[in-house]
Amino acid sequence: MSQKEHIRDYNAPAGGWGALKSVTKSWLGSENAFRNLRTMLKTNQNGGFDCPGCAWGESPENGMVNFCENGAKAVNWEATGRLVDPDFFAKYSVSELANQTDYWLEYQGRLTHPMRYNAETDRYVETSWEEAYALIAQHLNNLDSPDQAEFYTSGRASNEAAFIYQLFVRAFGTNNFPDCSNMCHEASGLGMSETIGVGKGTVVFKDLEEADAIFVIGQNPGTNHPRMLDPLREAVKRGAQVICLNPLKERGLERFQHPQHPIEMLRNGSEPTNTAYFRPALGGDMAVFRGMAKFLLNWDREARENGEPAVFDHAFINKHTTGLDAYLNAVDATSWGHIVEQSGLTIEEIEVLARMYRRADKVVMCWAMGLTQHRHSVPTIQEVVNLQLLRGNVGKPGAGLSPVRGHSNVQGDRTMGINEHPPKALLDALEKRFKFSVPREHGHNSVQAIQAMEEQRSKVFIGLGGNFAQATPDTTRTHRALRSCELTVHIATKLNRSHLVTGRDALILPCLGRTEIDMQAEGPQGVTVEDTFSMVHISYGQLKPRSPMLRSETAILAGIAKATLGNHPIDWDWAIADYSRIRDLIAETIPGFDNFNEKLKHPGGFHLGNAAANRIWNTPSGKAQFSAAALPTQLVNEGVLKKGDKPDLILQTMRSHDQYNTTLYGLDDRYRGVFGLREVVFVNEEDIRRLGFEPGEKVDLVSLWDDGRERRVSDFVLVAYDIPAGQAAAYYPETNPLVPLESYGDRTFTPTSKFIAIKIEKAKPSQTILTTATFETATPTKAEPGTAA
Ligand SMILES: Nc1nc2c(c(=O)[nH]1)N[C@H]1C(S)=C(S)[C@@H](COP(=O)(O)OP(=O)(O)OC[C@H]3O[C@@H](n4cnc5c(=O)[nH]c(N)nc54)[C@H](O)[C@@H]3O)O[C@H]1N2
Ligand SMILES: Nc1nc2c(c(=O)[nH]1)N[C@H]1C(S)=C(S)[C@@H](COP(=O)(O)OP(=O)(O)OC[C@H]3O[C@@H](n4cnc5c(=O)[nH]c(N)nc54)[C@H](O)[C@@H]3O)O[C@H]1N2
Ligand SMILES: [Mo]
Repeated sequence: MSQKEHIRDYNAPAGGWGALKSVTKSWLGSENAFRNLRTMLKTNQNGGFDCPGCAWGESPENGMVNFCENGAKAVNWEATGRLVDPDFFAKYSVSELANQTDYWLEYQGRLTHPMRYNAETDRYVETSWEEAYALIAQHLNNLDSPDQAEFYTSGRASNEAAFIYQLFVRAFGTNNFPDCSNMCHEASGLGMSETIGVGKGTVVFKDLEEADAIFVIGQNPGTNHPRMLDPLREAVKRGAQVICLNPLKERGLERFQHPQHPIEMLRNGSEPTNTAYFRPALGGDMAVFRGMAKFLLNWDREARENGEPAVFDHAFINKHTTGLDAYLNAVDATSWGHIVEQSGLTIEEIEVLARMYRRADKVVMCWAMGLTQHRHSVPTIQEVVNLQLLRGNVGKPGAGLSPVRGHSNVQGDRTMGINEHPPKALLDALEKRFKFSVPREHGHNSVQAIQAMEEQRSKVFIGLGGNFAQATPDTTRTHRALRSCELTVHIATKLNRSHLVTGRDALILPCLGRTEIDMQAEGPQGVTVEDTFSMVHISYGQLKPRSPMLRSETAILAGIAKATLGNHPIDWDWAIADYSRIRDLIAETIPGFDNFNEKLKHPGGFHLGNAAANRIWNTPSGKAQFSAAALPTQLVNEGVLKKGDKPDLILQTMRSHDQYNTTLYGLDDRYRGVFGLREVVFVNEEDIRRLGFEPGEKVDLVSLWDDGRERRVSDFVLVAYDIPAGQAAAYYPETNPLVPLESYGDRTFTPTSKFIAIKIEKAKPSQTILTTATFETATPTKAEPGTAA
């Protein structure tokens, strides 16, 4: 390790001075410091733009400037002064670029011109928008079937862009909509819609302000939803409980001071947030919740025998739910031995959890990737629902279910119909309004899209944002699958590895970011997004576009649609001239959007409504449904390991503080004490020694899925860390080569990114078989970006 790369304890609170220093670094790094400061002050304000960071929502009363350290980084990253223009592409071949790190690639700046790959020279060369559209149309119209194309969406796309996209793709004839949601909250949507009839969270910001207890499960808000720390801290201040379930002691959840409250910062200390922290086994949450239910059931029975007030909300249960008996039988049938073994907690800890839960009249349960990226994520989330139903904690103020979404408009994209298994009502509405026969068969999700490309059943890949090559599992295979395509197209703001994993033909189409002014025939346009609380609001870019050649996502999609389908089923130019026309089409076809344009005039936007929050259950029985799944017999899927193979550790892959998914803002992970490098694996010191290694040693991580493929990443530094025995944690995307494509959640197809059985081996630096040169070093090889220090 060089001087710049080091690991040390981080003792300062989350937020505070460290946060300001980190933002300042990225300001200076963006070479646009003053402009960005102005932009930042407009983020999430009426008339300003929606933060391109996470999907967290604001209190509608909150008129203040409210941005966070990581939102500031996201804005800076987009508004950078550096440009990736035709000269840049003339300088580097695609193979040369592919040898750079992911960090270096995005750091080079904003894409400025439409570019087409020339396989003979191995270079991207400038093309015109019209030629690019024509090339796409030619490829699409030459396919034997529309189902041979994949249309990916990342969750930053606006509602308007997403609506136009799905209309075009369905008119073209397929439901192949792999999206980032497939790798993210798929299990939340599925688990909730089956039980409460709606796949979205039932709470709004105000509920957090009224809750007696807030559970934060499998989520690291200090890094990934920093603005969530405000209501958590307020909750603690007014005496509510904040209860965390997370195997790692995440800094932001332990203590917090807010960088926008200078006086508190000057005191240089902050009250402990009064959180109770439990550290389950990876994938052990369902067992934890089952154990809590077992305590509640015993207490409810005792109360009945003693004539005391009930523990369950029987009035709610009788009126609103079905399936209680089967569920309680399942609870009785689950043994304590099984619960304790699988949960990783002691029975006493589970009892404390159950008592805290029972003590609160109004409970909000929040969760993120720690719950959704497992094989049994659907039953796990349904166990959260079960618990909440037992105490009537759904559909009353201050209580509810809150899957905290990731990308700023990932929820809105689904609402708009970016969905490979669309609801019938949506398809009927589209058919009625646009008069074409809408494809009815389910399309491909992200895993199925990779499989289809791998088997060359799919030949065209179009990506609306995102970084498909890096965000998806089984990197080597996924790259090969993409390379076998006839055409790959990426609509993007910044250069990333997906653009370098080219099909025979390949295009990069540079688009406006959310911070930029979107000028169309009828004037500047705003776009709408939906946050994690189902609030919809409009966002207006403030900055002059980084290049005059840039087009909006909506305009690019309309251009592709027109070239491919002509004016079918709508006049695309007419639609994009004024986005309020697109919003009228949305109002006509998507529930909750009537008077869309009118409603947007309300400062702060409007709430889409949530039936379950009003105790209307859109399930087949018309009631909320208890689910009676058994705990998995075992968490390690032994059926897929080589006979006799036992994992050394179970690995979870997660985000550092300096990244936004595959976008790396820097190489530090301040709260975890890692500086200047990313190829680290956090392991308990006793485990390190038990396995015959020393802290600081470099090792290879090998995944144990037995399908004849070797999955290995090399040269990871073993970091002795406060992490439960038997577990390991490392950063994504560097560890995605370890996640087998077939290792996904039951029914969700979400890669099991939080549960990978691995072995640790002595580093074999010469044999970087599957990791390829791109993962060899975390240190940028050419430029020295200002954000790393
Ligand atoms: N700055 C920033 N903001 C972001 C993102 C980003 O990359 N950077 N990404 C955005 C996106 S798309 C998303 S989906 C969200 C992601 O937000 P998070 O879900 O917070 O992201 P992860 O880093 O995957 O963290 C998962 C957390 O779950 C814990 N965990 C892992 N396995 C388990 C388990 O089995 N049980 C329990 N109880 N806990 C577990 C980990 O220790 C970690 O704290 O953030 C969004 N916001
Ligand atoms: N191992 C492992 N894998 C994971 C996860 C994990 O926890 N572990 N998390 C999963 C999750 S939760 C998610 S959501 C996915 C994320 O998967 P994606 O959404 O595909 O990936 P991102 O890294 O968010 O995409 C970054 C790229 O988006 C482009 N971009 C940024 N802003 C814009 C814009 O405004 N418009 C357009 N058109 N492009 C833009 C830039 O070119 C940038 O390089 O990854 C998943 N993969
Ligand atoms: Mo996500």
